[in-house]
Amino acid sequence: MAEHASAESSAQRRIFYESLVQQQLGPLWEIYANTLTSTPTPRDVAYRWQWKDLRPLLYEAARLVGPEEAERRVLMLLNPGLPALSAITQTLYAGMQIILPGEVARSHRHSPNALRFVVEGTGAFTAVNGERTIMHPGDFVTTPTWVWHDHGNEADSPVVWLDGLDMPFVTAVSAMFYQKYSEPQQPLTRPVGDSLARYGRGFRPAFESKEPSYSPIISYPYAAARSALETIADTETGSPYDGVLMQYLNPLTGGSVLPTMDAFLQWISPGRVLKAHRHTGATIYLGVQGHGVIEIDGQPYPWEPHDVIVVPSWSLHRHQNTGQEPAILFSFSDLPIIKAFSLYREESISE
Ligand code: GTQ
Repeated sequence: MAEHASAESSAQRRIFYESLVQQQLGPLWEIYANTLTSTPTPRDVAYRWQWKDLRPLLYEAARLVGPEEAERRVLMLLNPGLPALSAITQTLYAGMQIILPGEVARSHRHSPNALRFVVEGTGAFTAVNGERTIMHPGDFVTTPTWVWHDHGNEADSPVVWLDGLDMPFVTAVSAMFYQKYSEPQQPLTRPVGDSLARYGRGFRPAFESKEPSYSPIISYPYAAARSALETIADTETGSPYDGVLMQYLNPLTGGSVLPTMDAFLQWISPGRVLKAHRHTGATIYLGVQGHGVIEIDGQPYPWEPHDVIVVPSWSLHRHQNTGQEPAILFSFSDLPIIKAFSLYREESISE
């Protein structure tokens, strides 16, 4: 009998394993197969938050909790697979924020990047680097890393938007920084519409030379984006997996809108059933208009406007328009992180 199988050796092994623990050491062979898996095994799971359930709780939060107490009045969308994290995926965070007429969400800055997609209400503003942008339903607003930002509502109805941040990623790489501004609101140094005029019209200031890692455009208004999609969808079927999927861009680089997050607006024509595929990178979808289903690893997740659905990395997913109208989805993902480190893979399943 080989020595390693004898009773004596099993006693020796027990002592050996105990001394490893005491020395902060561990045997790789015990975790190898569970760690170097043949394909990704995300801890986050597919999940859907329905607007009909979320909305009353958000308005209840607005009744019970003031903006001073909350700093940001947000209900976080918590992935059931990540009980220890404030996260929707292992890299991303999402929440629904509500701001009532007359309220101010004080100015601060942080190393996480943030994006917003307006869900309902008109007339709140986000101020970024001295410029206000007025928010309308469907507008896509960026708050890049370390820029001062505050929100306010000088209109007469509550305004709600979806927040997306890369906080779990920033925490995982221990790069979190946060600062309060000295005043509740930052001073305004640029007119409303300044960033769109400079960078959002197909030209750029020739007197500036900058190539930031994030888009200098603060707001991508819905009206223009939707009408672009409609024009394109007239003659274009787009991707077999995503239909007419348009990516919000950093116009100065042609790259992703934020260094860690990509964002998209997507048009699926009535009657269209797209093909299933999977890829690395997690995606968070928000229904904007129409009705559809995302099938994730064989499970159907029907969606209506303002429902949120998370598709984990490497989950097989397929889109379908189940209504009479175009189905429009907003989405954001961690693809820039995945691609920066050459970890992108994609696969379609032939039927
Ligand atoms: O609006 O600045 O959902 O700092 C989480 C953290 C929103 C914000 C969130 C934030 C914000």
